[in-house]
Amino acid sequence: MKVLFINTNQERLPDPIPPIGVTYVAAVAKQDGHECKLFDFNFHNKDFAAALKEFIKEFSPQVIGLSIRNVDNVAYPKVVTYVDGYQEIVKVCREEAPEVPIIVGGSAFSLFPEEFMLKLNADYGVVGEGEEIFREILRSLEKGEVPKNPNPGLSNTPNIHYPTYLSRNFGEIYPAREIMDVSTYFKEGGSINIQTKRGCSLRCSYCNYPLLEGIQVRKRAPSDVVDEMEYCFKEYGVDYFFFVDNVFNLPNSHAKEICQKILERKLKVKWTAYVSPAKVSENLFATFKEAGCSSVDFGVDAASNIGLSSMDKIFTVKEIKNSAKWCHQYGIKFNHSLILGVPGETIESIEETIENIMACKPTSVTALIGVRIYKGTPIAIQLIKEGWIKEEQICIKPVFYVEESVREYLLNRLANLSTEHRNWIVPGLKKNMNERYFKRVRLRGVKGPLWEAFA
Ligand code: B12
Ligand code: SF4
Repeated sequence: MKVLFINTNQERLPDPIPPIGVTYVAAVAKQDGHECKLFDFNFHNKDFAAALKEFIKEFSPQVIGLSIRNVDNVAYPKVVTYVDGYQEIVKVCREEAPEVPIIVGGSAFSLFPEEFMLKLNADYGVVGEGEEIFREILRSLEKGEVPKNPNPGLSNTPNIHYPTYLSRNFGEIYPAREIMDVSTYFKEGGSINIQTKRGCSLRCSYCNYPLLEGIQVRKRAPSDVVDEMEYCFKEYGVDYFFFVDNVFNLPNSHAKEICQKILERKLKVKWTAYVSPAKVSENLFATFKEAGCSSVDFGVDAASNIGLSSMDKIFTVKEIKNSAKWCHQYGIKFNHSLILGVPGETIESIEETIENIMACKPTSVTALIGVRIYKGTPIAIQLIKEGWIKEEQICIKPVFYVEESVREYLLNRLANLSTEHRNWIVPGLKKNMNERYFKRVRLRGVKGPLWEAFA
């Protein structure tokens, strides 16, 4: 069958993100002999409707696979939501190809499947990992049969397909990057993304990653990961990678094995990743550096006892400080991602976090204000129990928990901090994130996350 994938993501901040999820799903479709093409909204900002119509006319797809990554930018108070744009895209598809079934998937869809189904009026929805379910849907459609829902009990809407099992063997699938414009993504986005495992077995209070990827960690063989890096290097000249695992070093041993493979192969590449300060050692950072680690993003969320315990983090301020020390020692740039205003936050705990983070001398800091609430997270369950919110209010329209007693203080404090320190990025206040400046930096050929440039 002819399958048209549409990457609906037009957000270019902090960078245009290569649609790795689509290329995973396309890889499986290609294995089954389907012809796959991608229409990428990242490269069609103007006149997108005309361009998409033209594309559909020329390709005449039999199936459309819509990938929806972001619901919003999670940036309180100046939050931006993207849903209207997705509705526009579906409208264009329906106008140009009214008979063609639309199958929708992606992280945004997976977080609010029922609501998205209503808004988009798609034919089928796929929650979570798309590879296996998409394959089954295509097989049924090809035979002219109605796709069977593998887990009907999980949904009130029969055409939303939940996984019965997660692709345990996803490690052997190589994303079909040939359907996307790798060179332009590398030039304009500064890195190419790659995944070394799926799942997270921790339960930080606000986090939806275990819901998206499952609680069982499924690791790829390090040789598969490095084969893929080597291929991207040889085929496209890509020498900077973004490991998109929710945490690259959980467990530390797997991250280390990947580094060892990079070293064995003498691959001259750089990389960045989300790294946890939990149970790290000096030796781990030494190995990271040797294997090309240019920077890490510590998703520490807080650096106060109240903040860390409110979010159920498994590390301590001491571990945060040690990891910062080792990054300095080995010349690894690092960002601290923070969430301030969590339940129980006080002015003192905000100041404690700021003081401890300042003491670490990070390359940059990204500070979010408040917690975006998602269904099924521990914080959502707690807030529903306390009567702060009703389940049905947790929806596409974002709701943020910001501890009321510190809200004003926090907004002012972060506004001032980010004015005084240009390496304090506050997306919710649009501070220190200028798209035009970022573009100019990329034009100079700078690779890696843009905050590295704050060094
Ligand atoms: C790594 C990451 C980043 C990195 C990306 C680096 C890079 N170069 O790739 C950085 C830090 C830059 C980033 C930025 C942002 N991110 Co981010 N990111 C992630 C993370 C951790 C992993 C994404 C990923 O690559 N996954 C691996 C791929 C393989 O999975 P996938 O894309 O989901 O695809 C699978 C399924 O979704 C499905 N699927 C996908 N498409 C399709 C299509 C069809 C037809 C089907 C059937 C199935 C299907 O199958 C795929 C394979 O199994 C996720 C959280 C998570 N664990 O998912 C957040 C996440 C996607 N990000 C999110 C957000 C909000 C953002 C930002 C807006 C934050 C900000 N304010 O800056 C920006 C937006 C950037 C942009 N231009 O779009 C949200 C989106 C949800 C929401 N609330 O809107 C998530 C879910 C995290 C969260 N907080 O909830 N992000
Ligand atoms: S914040 Fe990180 S460590 Fe915690 S549950 Fe989410 S992905 Fe896992």
